[in-house]
Amino acid sequence: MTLVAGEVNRQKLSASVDVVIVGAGFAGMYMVHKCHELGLSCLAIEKGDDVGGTWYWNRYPGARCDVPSLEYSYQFSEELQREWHWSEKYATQPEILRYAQHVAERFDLKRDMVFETTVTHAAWNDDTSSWCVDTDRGDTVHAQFLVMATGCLSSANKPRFPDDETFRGEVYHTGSWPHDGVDFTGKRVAVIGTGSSGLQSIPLIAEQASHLTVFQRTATYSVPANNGPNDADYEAKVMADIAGFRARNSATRSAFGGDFPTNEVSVFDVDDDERHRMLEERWDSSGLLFLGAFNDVLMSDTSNEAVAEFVREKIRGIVKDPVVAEKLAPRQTIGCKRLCLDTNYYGTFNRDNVTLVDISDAPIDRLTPNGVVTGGVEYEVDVIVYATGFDAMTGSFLKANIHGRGGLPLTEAWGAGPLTYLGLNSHGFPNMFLVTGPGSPSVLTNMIVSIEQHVNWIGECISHMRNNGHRIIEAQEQAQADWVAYVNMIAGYTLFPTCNSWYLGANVPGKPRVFMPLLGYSDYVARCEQVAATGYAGFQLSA
Ligand code: NA7
Repeated sequence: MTLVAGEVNRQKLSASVDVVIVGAGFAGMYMVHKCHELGLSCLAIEKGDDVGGTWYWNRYPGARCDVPSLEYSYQFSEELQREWHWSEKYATQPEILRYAQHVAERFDLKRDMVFETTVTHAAWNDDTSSWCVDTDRGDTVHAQFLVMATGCLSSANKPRFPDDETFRGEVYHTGSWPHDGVDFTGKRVAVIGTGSSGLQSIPLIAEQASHLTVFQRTATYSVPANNGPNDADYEAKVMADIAGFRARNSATRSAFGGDFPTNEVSVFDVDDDERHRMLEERWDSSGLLFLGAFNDVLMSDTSNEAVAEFVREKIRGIVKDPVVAEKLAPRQTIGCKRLCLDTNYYGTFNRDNVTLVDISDAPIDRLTPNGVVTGGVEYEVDVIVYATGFDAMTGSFLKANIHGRGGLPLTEAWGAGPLTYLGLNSHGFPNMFLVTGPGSPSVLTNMIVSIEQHVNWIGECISHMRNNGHRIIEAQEQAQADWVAYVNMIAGYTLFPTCNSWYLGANVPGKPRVFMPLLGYSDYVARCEQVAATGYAGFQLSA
């Protein structure tokens, strides 16, 4: 961002715009572009000093996307798709951030963004039918629409441990990593957490640190990324029919992997040898689509266990110390927590300078000035890395201090769990749109595809309102209640609710246990289109 543009944009903070957008990650960026297309005045307010969202904050070693890069990109511009080339099958964080910066420049998005500014309060005013948004810089901006583009995984979950303030070493969280990087050379490092961020960073930290101690509360299923340079022939084939490629991906349940659909066969429809062959095939080449080897992995306990055991066997084959291998072998339902992709994660535990500490039975007791205590043992370290994830899906909405009709706080409206209609709006909060909100497929999909689908829907909705003299849109309470019940009913058909995942809010103490994302992207899109086509059924539109 140039300073000049920043100063010009600051003036808009005391003005009025059609749309205030909170966040300048991939959702906020595309929302700004959509406003430009529709001739709406807008302003995106971003805490960081540049665009990129998730890819701005998560700069830890090894951070990369685990959706193939040819799919993890915008599709709204044919030219953009053709001119950008990804270097690897799974893009690194720096490359994705460069892509975000390129998009912002190419489409002149920064002219309607302010950076290093945090929304501290947003309140709906019934008299003026508009939102009043305050920032930490003392600005107030008024807008007809409030678009929350704050991201599903942007509010860090940093657990407190007794005496944690006494620790004298360096402390980092993977979700807000220093821009200059961290040099672990010669240091004793602790990593707490073994989700995606832990799995991606642990192998690289181990290469630098004098010693790495990994504190594992729940062992994680991971499949090999088999990453490498992007195959030019494959890219050319994709580009020869990019529209078809995108359409095939969008027709799937998770909005990616259209060329590697789930095999329409159950785990026990095939014999042991064939099952093994099919799993090996996916293990070697499919990334997250490993679970698509069979169609009932997340539907049947016994099918799930067969696939889980295959992965445990792989871990036993990789990790030389059988005691460590058993600790690393997960016991919960596979796929119930987010499956991970790794590059040499399990193999890292064969290194002499890496220790695994299983804290499933004996949690971290406390920190001391010198390290971490668990099970009566003090592990002395110079650095602690919290790879402890996020207050997912609701954290960033609730932090924004949003008040709807009659001053209703969003924290109160969602006190027993998030309530939305289509994941796009919440009753009591007129003209507030959530991009990839709870109740939409969001985190169970290729996020960029879901973001574009939501922003397109919001843009069409605003156009419809303008063309038909409507000023206010709000989810009807009954439609919302039915929707929340539907989201839970769909999840209830599967094994997803059976473990303590962040999809359920189970990683954050005290958070209501509610399954937040909706399973099934393509059906969801059809539903959104139907709602729009029927005059926004389930929403109250008024002048
Ligand atoms: P995750 O997947 O939520 O992983 C967080 C890890 O931190 C996980 O292993 C947690 O164990 C662990 N954790 C959390 N709180 C504690 C405490 N109090 N003590 C010990 N260990 C703890 O976050 P990531 O950042 O790795 O990934 C988030 C998403 O980003 C990922 O799913 C992708 O979609 C991209 P637990 O499993 O809760 O027992």
